[in-house]
Amino acid sequence: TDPTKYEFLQVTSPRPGVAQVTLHRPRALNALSTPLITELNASLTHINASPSIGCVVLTGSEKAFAAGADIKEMAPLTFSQAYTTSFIESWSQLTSTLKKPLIAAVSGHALGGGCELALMADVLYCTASANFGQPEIKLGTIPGAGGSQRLTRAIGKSRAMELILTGRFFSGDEAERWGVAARSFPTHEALMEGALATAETIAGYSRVAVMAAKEVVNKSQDLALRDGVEYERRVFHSLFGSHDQKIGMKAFAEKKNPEWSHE
Ligand code: CO8
Repeated sequence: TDPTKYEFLQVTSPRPGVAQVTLHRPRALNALSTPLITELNASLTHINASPSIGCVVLTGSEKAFAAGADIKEMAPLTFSQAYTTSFIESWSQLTSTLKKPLIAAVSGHALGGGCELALMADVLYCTASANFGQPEIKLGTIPGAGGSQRLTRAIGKSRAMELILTGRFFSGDEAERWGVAARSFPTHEALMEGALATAETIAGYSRVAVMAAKEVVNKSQDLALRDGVEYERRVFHSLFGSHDQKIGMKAFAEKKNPEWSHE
């Protein structure tokens, strides 16, 4: 991960096995322009293929995770331009290319597309004062990167409907209470420490098992319960073919720490 390669991102590896991707477009509060999303997709593709990385933390600044899609870029778009260029479709690469867990660490504004980006993460951590919202209705439009679907699954129809129809913001504290965020933290520093510590823990496990765990949990969002349980069992059975299952269970019996082969 070459930190000098990107214009709108900083990519570092602050802990063993952990990549940190920091959105860095400070003058526009990390508004998610197409060039920024292209860089984000490229960095995650690179991280996905990098054997030394087991978990990713995606963050912004203390002031803004991301204040939305780039309104100035979108303002003049016509229907045919949006349709024929599949505007926004490249965002879904984030959820399909990355097989390793992604933790979003959200401070400040996470609005519109920024909120949707955070909702795409596998684990969402935030500060208690983070400012989430889907304010698209105030701009004469609606969420376009999965907000109406993921937020509704996360917090239920009535709450999601209220937020999306009014554009009302909600705090990190509310996000935690409603189960959108796994945890909220009192400060930006505590948030980053918490996110990196969790990422390091995950990166310390078998890559094969971690990827399988992410895959089966995500299936629960798409499949009916019976199909999901069957899918999980098939993947569970397949892990008896991995070296790391043998390594992990042998180490338990011998009261040792497992040395993962990641195979
Ligand atoms: N797009 C482009 N520029 C932005 C955006 C944005 N979403 N948000 C902030 N900026 C820019 C401002 O224009 C300003 O630039 P300049 O200095 O050149 O005027 C700079 O960032 C700083 O912003 P403010 O001066 O407004 O900062 P404040 O601290 O006063 O306010 C707010 C912060 C409340 C976050 C305010 O900037 C704001 O309301 N921003 C817009 C929030 C919003 O409506 N987001 C939703 C956008 S729509 C969307 O995301 C649709 C998603 C559709 C699917 C995904 C498609 C990609």
